[in-house]
Amino acid sequence: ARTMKRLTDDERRAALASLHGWIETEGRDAITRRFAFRDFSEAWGFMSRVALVAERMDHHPEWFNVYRTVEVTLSTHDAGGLTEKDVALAKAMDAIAGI
Ligand code: H2B
Repeated sequence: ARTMKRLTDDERRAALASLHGWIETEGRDAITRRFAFRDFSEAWGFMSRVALVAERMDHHPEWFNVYRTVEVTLSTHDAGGLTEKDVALAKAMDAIAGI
């Protein structure tokens, strides 16, 4: 993780275009998306599946769950900003959410 390089402006533009609903986080080098599910069970199921992927990737989300919504922020702490690992995890989360 320590060798990860932060994305260039061009790379982050391309990355955001390839994702669904992710925006640049206000005030820091990260991306954020708010997922909304039908109910708490669906939200928690999503988080459970993502947790297994995150652990396998050794890359972990910052997230906040309220009832049926999950607000996610992705950033690579070891690199001090956005890297391809965040893009990979964002894509996995989009796929798991069924978008
Ligand atoms: N998750 C995220 N989001 N950023 C990191 O830099 C990071 C991580 N580093 N998960 C990993 C764990 C690192 O601490 C371990 C030691 O590989």
